[in-house]
Amino acid sequence: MKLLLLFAVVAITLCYATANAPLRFDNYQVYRITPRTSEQIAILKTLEENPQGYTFWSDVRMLGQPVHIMVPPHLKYNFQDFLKLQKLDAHVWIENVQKSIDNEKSQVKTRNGDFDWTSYHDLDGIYAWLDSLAEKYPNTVSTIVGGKTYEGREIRGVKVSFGPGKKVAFIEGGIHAREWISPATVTYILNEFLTSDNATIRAVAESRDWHFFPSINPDGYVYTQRDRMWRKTRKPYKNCYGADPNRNWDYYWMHGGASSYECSETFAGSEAFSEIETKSLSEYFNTIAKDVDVYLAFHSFSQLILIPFGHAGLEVPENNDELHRIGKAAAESLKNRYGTQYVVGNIPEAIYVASGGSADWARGVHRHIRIAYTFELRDTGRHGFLLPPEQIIPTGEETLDAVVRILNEVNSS
Ligand code: 0X9
Ligand code: ZN
Repeated sequence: MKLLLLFAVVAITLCYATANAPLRFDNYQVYRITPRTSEQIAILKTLEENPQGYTFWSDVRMLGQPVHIMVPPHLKYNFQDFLKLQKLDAHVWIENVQKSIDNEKSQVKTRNGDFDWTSYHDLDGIYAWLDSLAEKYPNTVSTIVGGKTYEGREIRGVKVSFGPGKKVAFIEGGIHAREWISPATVTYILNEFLTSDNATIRAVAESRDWHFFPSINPDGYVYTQRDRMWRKTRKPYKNCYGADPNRNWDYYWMHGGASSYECSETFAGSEAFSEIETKSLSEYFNTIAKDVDVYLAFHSFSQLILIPFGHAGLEVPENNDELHRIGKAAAESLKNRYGTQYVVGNIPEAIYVASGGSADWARGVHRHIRIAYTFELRDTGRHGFLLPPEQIIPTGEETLDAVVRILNEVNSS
């Protein structure tokens, strides 16, 4: 009887451990495919709509622009047949996704670890660090709650203010859960603004009030500890979990490049602001919007500085020329540090039509906001979402150069 009981306990423990164990990606490969004809683009787009077990790490853009697709081992030969039949120009780009995850994960630090930029941090670690800033700089930093999440978390950030009467710059990271370099870069910039003694950085930091939100999809970010490739929110729909929070904002919602299919990675939600994360954050934003003149959103990957708007119809902001000029200046400053090349352009021309994005909403609804960019950080697909931790600091440094340049241009013209 005792033995039976012991057996039952062990079985239940094992079941529980397995159910909560992180998903493994052993021998999952990432292919880099370069479409050379418009037929190939169409074929890849069809596959993207119904990916049948493949995961698109980057979307189908235009001729010559590589697409990155993750292939599970049991579909390897099917996929190779597909490539051959469609005469697609393809290379295995990441041999074993689990290996890359292990390389990144081995260094994840949690709440008790010191905060630095040699490793990625989980949500608790980031939030604990934000609290520590408010304690350390009581006259400059205050913690803020920008909204809430489906699972009951807070969307937490900090306000940095060196004095009264300043315009506001709003910085968001982590809207897509798996893009870990985004929260890491946002916290890097925040730290530099508080600690740097470089005169140019100081002048820029002190020229604005800053609202920093490193991770605006906290449920998703927490979930990436289990499924490293999670992108969306975690609200349950009928057949699948989550909507794409960067398709859910109420400006030209569902006007191209967004899906009404719940299981799609770009599912726009059941209606605009169906996700409590975007709805609550937008309400918070509305309370400060009148003072905001700069809005920056950070994603990965592809090395792009994207200018609104993303919906179909090619609307551009009134100051489109200025946004191109300043964007190019930012890309130039960024490149000067380590040679990293960024492309600057309006969303549809640089990537693809994508409606319902946060920066589009901010710039579209609050027309006085002069500057709105969406950054796609490193890299161009070599590591994709699994950017090695050694690249966090260089990414932070060069992105800070770009942000400083943007503010310098804005402040001087
Ligand atoms: O598709 C997106 O949401 C972004 N690319 S990502 O690979 N990080 O998913 C691009 C966002 C384009 N921006 C707007 N439509 N505002
Ligand atoms: Zn993204």
